[in-house]
Amino acid sequence: DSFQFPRDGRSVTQCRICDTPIKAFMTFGRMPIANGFLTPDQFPQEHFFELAPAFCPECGMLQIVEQPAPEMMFHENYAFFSGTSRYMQMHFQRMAEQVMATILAGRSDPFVVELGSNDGIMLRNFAAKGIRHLGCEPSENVAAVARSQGVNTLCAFFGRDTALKIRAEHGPADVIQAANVMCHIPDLQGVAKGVEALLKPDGVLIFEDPYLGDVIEKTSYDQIYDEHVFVFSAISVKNAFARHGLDLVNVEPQVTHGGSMRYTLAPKGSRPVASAVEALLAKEVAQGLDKAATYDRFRANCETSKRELVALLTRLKGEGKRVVGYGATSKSTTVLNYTGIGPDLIEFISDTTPIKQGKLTPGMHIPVKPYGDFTARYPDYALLFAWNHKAEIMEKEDAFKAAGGQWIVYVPSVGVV
Ligand code: DWN
Repeated sequence: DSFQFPRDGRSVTQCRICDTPIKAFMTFGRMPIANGFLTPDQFPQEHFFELAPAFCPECGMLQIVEQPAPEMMFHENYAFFSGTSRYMQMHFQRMAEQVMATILAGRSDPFVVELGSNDGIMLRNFAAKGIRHLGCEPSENVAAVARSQGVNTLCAFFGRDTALKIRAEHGPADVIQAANVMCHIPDLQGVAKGVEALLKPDGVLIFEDPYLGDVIEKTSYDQIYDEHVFVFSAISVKNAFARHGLDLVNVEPQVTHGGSMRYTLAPKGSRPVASAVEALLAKEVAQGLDKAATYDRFRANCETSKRELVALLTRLKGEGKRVVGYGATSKSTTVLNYTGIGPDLIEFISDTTPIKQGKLTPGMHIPVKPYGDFTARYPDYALLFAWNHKAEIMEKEDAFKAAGGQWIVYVPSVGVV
């Protein structure tokens, strides 16, 4: 047993899906709450756990062994607002339009439910068309933003009880959606039971999350942090939901969040299975996502990435260069705490989210400053922690480049661009 830190009773020794014994294949070490931005007076109470991923050899689910209690991560001060990215707003608008044009077409008075609806970035598109909808969001502050924009929102964690309550009040759902949410929920079985209880026999569950194939291919290990208890593949999603009478009927790759997959599931036998499903399952076997050796290689790649990033920043510091972080992402918490990069190597991190500004990053305590601090005096280098928003960010940061600024990236490999 390689665990070095006190457990809080939420560690597992068996797969959360199929109960097969699992063991971590690596550790990222002592890790704080990824979105736990804090002030110095809160340092003594800062919570740490051990971030260690494991692969289930039976059902193929990649999961972290220990996850802090949900209430420690999702609460009235939750720091991530989905609406901060313009590209993501457009992505969810397109997704909503696709659902309206396909699944909802011709249905009378359909009802759409979204799990983890955050600030309403997706459901506002349904609300605007007068479609009956309900968001189910456990963090009160982001739920309040959604409500203020006319998005019906219930502040709750989703499971069978919540599903029955929603059904009793609103009737069954035609569509249940979730984006970047399902991989956050340790009791996936409870969610599946909730879906079973709420979905119409001809309804669908559609969700998308960062895709394991991309994480392995790009060594984007920063997708692994407390909130992301699972990293899904078609193999693991198919297995997990088959146990609850749901077929995986379609898969659609997405460019969002550095490579995501959209999964569509339907009650067993209710819909034909798209050929894309078999094709992706075969591709995953060819990539080795079902084999333990793949995760040993991934660990070695993470170690290389860590060594190279630390070496690069140390060299730049030696040369007297100013390095600033761009985007105080949840993902950056894994990178900073795994590599041990702190305020000695990164002056501050610029972020447009007001609730993060003026605080310090979890664990490594690098100051988070408003975007204006970045533009007021451009650094020599900006470390792109929000690499998944690269296209959007590059589009608006011409002036930084023109001033001689350079970007440091670490996905898919460490370098200066
Ligand atoms: O799964 C999750 C994803 C969807 O969102 C959650 N667990 C939490 C969160 O993860 P993240 O914090 O890694 O997400 P982002 O979208 O990569 O965060 C981007 C951060 O960068 C935000 O704090 C906003 C900031 N930002 C910025 O300062 N300037 C973003 C953009 C696009 C910008 O131009």
